[in-house]
Amino acid sequence: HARLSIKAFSAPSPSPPLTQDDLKKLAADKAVEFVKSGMVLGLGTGSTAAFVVAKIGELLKSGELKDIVGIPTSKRTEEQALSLGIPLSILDDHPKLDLSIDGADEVDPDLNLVKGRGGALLREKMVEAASEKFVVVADETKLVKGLGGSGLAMPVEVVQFCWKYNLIRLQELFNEEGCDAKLRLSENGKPYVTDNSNYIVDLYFKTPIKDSEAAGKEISAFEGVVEHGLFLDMATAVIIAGKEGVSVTTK
Ligand code: ABF
Repeated sequence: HARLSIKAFSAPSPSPPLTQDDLKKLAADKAVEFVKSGMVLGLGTGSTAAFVVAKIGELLKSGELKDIVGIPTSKRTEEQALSLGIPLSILDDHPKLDLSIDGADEVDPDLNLVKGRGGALLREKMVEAASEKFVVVADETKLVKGLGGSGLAMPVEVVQFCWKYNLIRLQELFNEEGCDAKLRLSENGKPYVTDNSNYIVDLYFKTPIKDSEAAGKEISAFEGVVEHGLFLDMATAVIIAGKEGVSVTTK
């Protein structure tokens, strides 16, 4: 893929250091440049995607953007978009989207992703798969050499009825990779329930997944698995904001 680096800002020496939120916002603002009036737009979930939604709301209000239809990837994003007056619809009414913009938990050098630590992986994957273009926004902390390499969760959404069966099978599948499978809990100690009324089993790898394509297929083949957080070969562009500037990598 082509690699295009754009220096979007320079930090004059006395200015305070950029926070992680500043970086997320820089990536978000860059991504919104891809949005044109009249588009059907997938609206991502998470704190970085929230900056994208906020900016789109701003541009609609000022009249710089017109006739946008948003398809939210979670109830949280739906609420944010509604509060900003962004017109919304559903995937069934717009099964083809022009563009989706969303965050990620991990981004590898081939633009493959881990997503879903925010719990919205299922709708994210459906909306983003239905989009002609899928632009990822992240700060540089999300870059990994191999997926699963951050030591943080790689989520698998499972139906409630057979969560333990799947937790055991997932644990066995990745035993050799030193993986821990855990049911995701909410703050109140009860199982976390997704927007689609499912549970999430989080996989914690000690080393990066050796063959993420094979891993994705094996996970999906389990009965009762609804979706997993490996988003392979889906992103058409990744925008990463770091202390040195903003880079745009396209496929
Ligand atoms: C969504 O939000 C998810 O796929 C990912 O889990 C999360 C990233 O959140 P943040 O931008 O807050 O780090 O994009």
